Amino acid sequence: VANPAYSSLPTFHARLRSAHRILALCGAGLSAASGLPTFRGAGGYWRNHEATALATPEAFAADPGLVWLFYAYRRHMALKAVPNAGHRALAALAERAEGVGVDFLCLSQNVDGLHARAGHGEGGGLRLLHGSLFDLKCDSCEWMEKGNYDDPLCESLRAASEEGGLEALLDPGRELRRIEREELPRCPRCETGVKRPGVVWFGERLDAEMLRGVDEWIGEGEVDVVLVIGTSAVVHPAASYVYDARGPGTSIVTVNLDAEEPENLEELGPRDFAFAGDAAELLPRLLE
Ligand code: BJW
Repeated sequence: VANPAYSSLPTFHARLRSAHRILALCGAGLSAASGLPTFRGAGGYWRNHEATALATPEAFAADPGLVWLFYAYRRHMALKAVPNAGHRALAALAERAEGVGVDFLCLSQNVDGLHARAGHGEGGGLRLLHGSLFDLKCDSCEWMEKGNYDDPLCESLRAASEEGGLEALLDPGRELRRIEREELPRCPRCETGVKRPGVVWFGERLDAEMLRGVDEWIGEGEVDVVLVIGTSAVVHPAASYVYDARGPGTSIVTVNLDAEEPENLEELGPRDFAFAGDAAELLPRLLE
């Protein structure tokens, strides 16, 4: 291993305390301890559907009712979930960084709203790369609405989940009522499109202004520490930021259940760190 102290807490603490610029990239593993499933691996299925197969514009075009059932379920579960100690540790880091003039940018791929509910917002350098379950867009015009927490969103989704509530939608043994496009709420602006979740699906562009801001931030100077938290880091452009931010003096710090698997340790550079375990348990200790 290039860095024999790759999982030494005191060595990492010294590195973090001397850092002037810190970037974090978060993924679904951060919210796992809050009870929300990840995308890939065992938890990556909703009923008999692969979660990533439902997160596409093509899936929505083919069966918007089915995709909405998946997102109605996700909205419901995210509203019921509670931010964990990992979200809180990141919020506290943002606040501390601001106080001492350290630059901190936190890119999250999560759409569950838990960062904000832990007190971490845009002012604390949080950027939601893949949007939010609680924003709505039109599937054909530019209309959008921020912060809609209706649960469920509309009557047809309520009807589909009457028996046992939205949580029962996870059970593949329960037959789903088909929801036609006509039963979904119309766009109030163009009146021809229907409302869809305000998230970024595969093949869709991330918000251009946000991406410009991230590129500018990375270009402002060497990033001392990049925290890669609970993400498989396979989805682009999110994953590319780890490499974009890497300079000769950068430490990449992986916090993931599988961080210390031999194949992952092989990739570590001499300044890098790897901490294996639950992000909700590790982050409070790492970022204290
Ligand atoms: C724990 C834990 C615990 C578990 N503690 N850890 C370059 C190369 C190749 C492909 C592309 C490329 N550029 C673009 C692409 C295409 C595509 C892409 O990246 N494909 C790859 C999969 C190959 N990218 C896109 O399409 C993006 N758009 C784009 O590039 O547009 C450009 C363009 C468009 C049109 C014209 C021209 C240009 C958009 C990507 C959007 C991704 N959307 C989703 C759905 C969001 C909405 C929703 O939530 O439903 O985002 S997909 C899904 O994956 C979701 C996640 O945010 C994202 C990342 O997943 P994440 O968070 O990493 O979760 P997992 O499950 O993968 O990993 C969890 C990890 O946690 C694991 O490692 C566990 O070990 C760990 N873990 N418990 C700590 N307790």
